[in-house]
Amino acid sequence: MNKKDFQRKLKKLVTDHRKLITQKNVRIQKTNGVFYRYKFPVVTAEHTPLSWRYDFDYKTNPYLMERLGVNCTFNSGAILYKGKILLAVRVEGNDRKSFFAIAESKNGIDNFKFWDYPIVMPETENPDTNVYDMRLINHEDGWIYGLFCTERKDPNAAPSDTSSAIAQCGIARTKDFVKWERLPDLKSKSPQQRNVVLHPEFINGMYAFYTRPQDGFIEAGSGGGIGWGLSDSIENAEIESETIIDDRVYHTIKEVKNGLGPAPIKTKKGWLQLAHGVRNTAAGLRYVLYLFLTDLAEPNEVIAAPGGYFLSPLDEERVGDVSNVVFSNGWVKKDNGQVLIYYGSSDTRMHVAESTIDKLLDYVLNTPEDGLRSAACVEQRIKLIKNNLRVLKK
Ligand code: BGC
Ligand code: BMA
Repeated sequence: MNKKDFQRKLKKLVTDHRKLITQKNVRIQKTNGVFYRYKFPVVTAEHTPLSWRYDFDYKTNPYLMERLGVNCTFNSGAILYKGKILLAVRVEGNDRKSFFAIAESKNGIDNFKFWDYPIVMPETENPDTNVYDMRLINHEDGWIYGLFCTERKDPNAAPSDTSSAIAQCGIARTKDFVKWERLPDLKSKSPQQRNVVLHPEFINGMYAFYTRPQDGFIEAGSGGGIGWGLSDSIENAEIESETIIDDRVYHTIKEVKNGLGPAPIKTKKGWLQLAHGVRNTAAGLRYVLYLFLTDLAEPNEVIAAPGGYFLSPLDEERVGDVSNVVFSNGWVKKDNGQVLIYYGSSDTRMHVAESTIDKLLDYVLNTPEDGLRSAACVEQRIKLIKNNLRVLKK
């Protein structure tokens, strides 16, 4: 390519990129009454800056090739910060390694723009092979915490076993999302931890964690469920005893695995909790999102548990690197009561769904619990139908 062509192509890349990241999003009017979806994903691999992927120097990159591809952008933490929505996006390179990067938007619905550099996350003395799925927590101690999964190869794996891994909870804190202080990983009695979330308030002066203990990397084994544990310190976080507050249950949307999503939102009626539930199918694992409510004073007590899923993969959300997955580790409550729920689809891209605190509370408090048996579920539906037919006759 001659220099002129190079320049023309580069200019087009820049124009197209700007067009993509400034594209207005459109609310999809069709709704189940609980939330709205939006037409376009809010962040995709194509949204990452061109400077992260291309070498712009004609001398070293005469073909204007992508030098370091970005495979996907998904499972993002979210926070309202200085009036803006920040996502701590899980960016995955073509090399399968994930890292975190902040993408910022004024309205939280479109125009997400990445900061110039990804987050430089310090390592501990035991380097992470992969880090992912950060939860951002504005803690009452004054720090903003990022809790994430750190994955390392199992040191006891046989030489021929290149897959066995150990997942643990990494902890870091910041005030500005640029400089991060890495703290030691969470210690607990469970061999594996993923989906760990810090409760935003102290409980009896202690730090409170939602956990997800597992025996194996994929298999929950005798562990599993969403757990709860307290630690005196965050600088050396250690949970002595873990209790399960929301267990896995046979023939439900959370039969195989579940885990908390983002940190809960405080409401007048309790802590609103968003989680993911997993079941196995002939086509592999299916991940959906569900909601529940826990007690204000004792956030480890479930006080409302609507049956079934709240949001499941739909249309193009169903397809990606790991198909049939929706996963959320970030949501934001705005001052006007609006709630923006950020979710990744099929380990590939980020979406937003919009609701309000009032609607979500109505949903959690008035959706019947899972009947656990077909006959009981029919009974629930008959009750609804009977009442509706009565209302219609009036
Ligand atoms: C992947 C995660 C996934 C986990 C369990 C990890 O290696 O990075 O996205 O949740 O494996 O399948
Ligand atoms: C995991 C999660 C996510 C991912 C999902 C599906 O267990 O931690 O990172 O979205 O599996 O691959």
